[in-house]
Amino acid sequence: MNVGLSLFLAITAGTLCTCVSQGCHEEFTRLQEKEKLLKTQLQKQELLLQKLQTFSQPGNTDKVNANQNQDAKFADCAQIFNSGSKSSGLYTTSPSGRSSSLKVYCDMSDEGGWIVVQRRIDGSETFNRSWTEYKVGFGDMGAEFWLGNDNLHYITAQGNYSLRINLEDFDGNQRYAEYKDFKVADEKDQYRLSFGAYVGTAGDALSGISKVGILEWASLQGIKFSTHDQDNDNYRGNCAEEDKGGWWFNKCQSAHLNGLYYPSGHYSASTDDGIVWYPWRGWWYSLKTSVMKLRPNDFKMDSLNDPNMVHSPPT
Ligand SMILES: [Ca+2]
Repeated sequence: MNVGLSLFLAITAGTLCTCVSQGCHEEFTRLQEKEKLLKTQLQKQELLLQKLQTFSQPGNTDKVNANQNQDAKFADCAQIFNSGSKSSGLYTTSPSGRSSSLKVYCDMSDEGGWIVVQRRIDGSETFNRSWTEYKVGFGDMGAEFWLGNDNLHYITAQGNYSLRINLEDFDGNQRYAEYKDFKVADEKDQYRLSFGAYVGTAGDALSGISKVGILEWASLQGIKFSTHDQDNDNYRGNCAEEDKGGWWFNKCQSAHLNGLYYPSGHYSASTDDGIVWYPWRGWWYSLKTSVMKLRPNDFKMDSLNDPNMVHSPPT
């Protein structure tokens, strides 16, 4: 039992001892109802805590959400969300063009329906990986991972998707950047990147327009993916090798979310090889958290499934 509930029961008992008037019975009934409500809320919280603890245990992150309808085929997390599954976790999707199903982490926050494609939270995974590793994906979907460039292509080829990037620094400040029409080409085209209009609070780093003079070498529009073992950038050297992670590099970047993880933000190095989002914290600050996720441009929460939607009674 938690402290709040114990205190409430003690107050209830105290009220009963001093209650002698006609209103005593009504007050007692009211407090009984409130106690019942608090117990129900406590049970729900304990259940949620158990679920979170189960999910955070090593070995359990491969467990696909048991509530998912296993017979239905879902193209993405938006369809899963609107089918009634509102909890963040692992689900099975079937993106068109992919020969087999794809296990993904669905993030049901930020109005829900997001496929998480990248997560950095603590530096537990190395992101300085080969072309082949970036192609198929790596890491632990319960912690840090890259979903894989082939999968990014399959998902974004089946419609118009928005990319949302959530960032956090080591002072707890949070910013986001969102791009419409985010697309990744196939491997034959070196996973070439294209994206549409930006909205957000972190600054438009992908376009490289945050500072006069850097557009021509920092814009990632139409840029191919590079890794240390496959240099497709526009720089005479090898950006992926210098900046220590696979990414879309021009000459080289004002955004690199697959860089080295520095545990305290500010860093110094021979190149800007941290987790960089230049318009927010500059090249010499490596962010604490980065999450990249995809959802259809035209995602609409099914109002029948929206717990925040107030339904008017029929007139
Ligand atoms: Ca080069």
